[in-house]
Amino acid sequence: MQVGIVGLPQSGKTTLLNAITGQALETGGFTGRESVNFGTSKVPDERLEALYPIFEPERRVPATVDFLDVAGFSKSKDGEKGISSELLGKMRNVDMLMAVLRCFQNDMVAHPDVTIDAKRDMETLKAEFFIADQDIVENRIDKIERSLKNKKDADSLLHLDLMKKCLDALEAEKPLRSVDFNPVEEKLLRGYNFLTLKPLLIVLNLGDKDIGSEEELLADWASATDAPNTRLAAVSAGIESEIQELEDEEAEMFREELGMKESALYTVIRGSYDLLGYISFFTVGKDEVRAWSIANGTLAPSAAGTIHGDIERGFIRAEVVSYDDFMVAGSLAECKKNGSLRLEGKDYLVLDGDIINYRFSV
Ligand SMILES: Nc1nc2c(ncn2[C@@H]2O[C@H](COP(=O)(O)OP(=O)(O)OP(=O)(O)O)[C@@H](O)[C@H]2O)c(=O)[nH]1
Ligand SMILES: [Mg+2]
Repeated sequence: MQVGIVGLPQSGKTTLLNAITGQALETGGFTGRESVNFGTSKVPDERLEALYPIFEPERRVPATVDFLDVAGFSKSKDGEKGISSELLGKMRNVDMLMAVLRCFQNDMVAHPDVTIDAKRDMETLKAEFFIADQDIVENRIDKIERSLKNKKDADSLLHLDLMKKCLDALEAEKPLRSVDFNPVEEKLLRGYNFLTLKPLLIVLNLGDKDIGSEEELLADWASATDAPNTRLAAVSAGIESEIQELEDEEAEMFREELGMKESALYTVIRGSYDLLGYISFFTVGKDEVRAWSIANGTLAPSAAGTIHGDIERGFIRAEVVSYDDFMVAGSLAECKKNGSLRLEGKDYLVLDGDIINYRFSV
């Protein structure tokens, strides 16, 4: 899973990346227009923590999420785009966008529009997303119309209709993620990298003073997030980037003292999994206990494919027990005895928390 972090300059994107990936990348001071940072977070999962002592494996491997943090967008003006085509290209492969909005007050950190107003900033970002997508759509319409002058083929006509449907939505300031597309259209759209089509997690980057009133602040944003494929979360990137240097226990104590409910990492990961409909299954053994992320609704063979293509191709059966049943039994041998370990075939839909052992032949 890859998440693209976007926002206005100085909204705290890189600070948040540092907080959730344990890095110390440089922050502040308006990074260059093309700058890009990467990072990987381990997905926190209490179930894994409970499985480790049972198997005492050589390797403990949590699921991971990759983050791509690009320079802040500026406003398009005088023919110059707020989002460069280079940055758009970098965003091509991300599964979802995370928009970091500045809510924190800090006189030492300049805001491109001077005052702190996260709702205004969200509108600024949205406007840039619309401009970027509209640009692609208009270019495409141009090209298709030119090619149709030479040859009228059904595929191009279908494509033209789809692009016009997109243009209508964008001109009405409706993000493509909230438009209904049929499966054929969805497939055609896949290659386009439309920003307004990607699922969106809006992250309010709160200041120290806002801690404790997260609920009210989030409630104030409720209407912004009743759109399809959109979620909302709140973090304090500044504080979190400082606490991430502490040991886990110390960090927890610190958060508790400040009245913070959970880590920014947890908030961001949960928001992302929820938005994308991702779940985790586990593989266990003496050599390795490991979590794997898949989309909810994935069949057993294709879930196996996330481990290795050979297991998917040579799939025979999956031995499955739910995490809860396993914890009651305490061992796989006991699960076999009490019947909670099931043999499932190729039509089995993997559930969150399944512990799976694949039988395959290559
Ligand atoms: N007080 C406070 N300051 C913060 C917070 N988050 C970020 N900052 C400060 O804001 C400045 C900008 O943070 P960055 O993380 O570099 O912002 P950015 O969005 O990556 O900026 P660009 O890469 O230039 O677009 C830095 O000086 C941070 O220390 C926060 O939650 N609270
Ligand atoms: Mg940055």
